[in-house]
Amino acid sequence: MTKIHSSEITPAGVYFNRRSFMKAAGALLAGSALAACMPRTPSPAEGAAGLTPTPSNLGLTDELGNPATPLDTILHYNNYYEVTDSKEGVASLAQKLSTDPWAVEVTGLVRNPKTYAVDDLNSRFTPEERIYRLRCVEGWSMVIPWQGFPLARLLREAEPMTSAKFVKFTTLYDPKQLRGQADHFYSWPYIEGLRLDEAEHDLAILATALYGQPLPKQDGAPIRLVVPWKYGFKSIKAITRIELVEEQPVSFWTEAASNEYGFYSNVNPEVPHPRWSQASERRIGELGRRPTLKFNGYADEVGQLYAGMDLVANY
Ligand SMILES: Nc1nc2c(c(=O)[nH]1)N[C@H]1C(S)=C(S)[C@@H](COP(=O)(O)O)O[C@H]1N2
Ligand SMILES: [Mo]
Repeated sequence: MTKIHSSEITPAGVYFNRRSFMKAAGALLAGSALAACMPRTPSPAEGAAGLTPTPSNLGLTDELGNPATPLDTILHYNNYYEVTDSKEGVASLAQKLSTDPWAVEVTGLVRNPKTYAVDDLNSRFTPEERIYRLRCVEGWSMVIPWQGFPLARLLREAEPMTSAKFVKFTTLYDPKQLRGQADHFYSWPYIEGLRLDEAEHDLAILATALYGQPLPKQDGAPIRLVVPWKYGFKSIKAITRIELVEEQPVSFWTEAASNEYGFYSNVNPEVPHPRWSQASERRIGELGRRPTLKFNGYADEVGQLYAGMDLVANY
């Protein structure tokens, strides 16, 4: 297997050519304030006005033909509660976080528990390009060109035991660096979880780069989960621990407001948030709203995971 270090992941300048190559090779997948997340704030208003879309998306599109959100927008409109609850404030404040060196512990109900340096993960699991829609539960969305590897590949190496039913993810806990963690309104650290079969789905990736540059700190450096068919808060940033467990984990936002944020949190236009409709969304950089797609447009790929499940009860 070819070894690719994070520093060798496509520089932005040659990104388009590499993408053309990947496409030819068939590797491209065919496939405010916590307004929404935040129970303290009653309004889902997202306040993206003032962002100036730049044409710098290099002509990238997702598999539905939606243009990638410009890098500058992706870098300046973020949810990262450990850093600040100001979307526009994350970008500069996040730069203080020290992300090198960084280790990810893979533990729990696995035959091969192991702590990996992030650089090891990048050389072991060749990054792939994935241009995914990101739909925040607050009602806005973006299209982000990630580079990363399927979580399934790491799980395969860990060899989950038959007793393992869920995967629990944990963000770095360090209130000295992550000042938001001094806010005792929330239960830190940020936790997320997936059912094992969801975690093993090829669309679920661990991202270590976007737009061909090492993952920016505001987007969850050095490594974050991306689960494109679920609301954005499931895509946990700055992961330090991946634990295979028997019991369904209690996610950070479920702990904060269980009636508003369930474990599954699949994007679903038919199931409104208790305080607003989820039928439509605003693609950042566009005027007006567009309809929200079931499973965020990935129903053909992931619908089978939920066959026979009541998606209203299992919100
Ligand atoms: N650790 C952590 N992960 C997180 C969050 C957070 O506050 N802390 N916010 C989530 C939410 S609500 C969204 S919409 C996405 C935003 O990702 P982005 O800023 O890279 O666009 O990250 C998710 N992951
Ligand atoms: Mo979100």
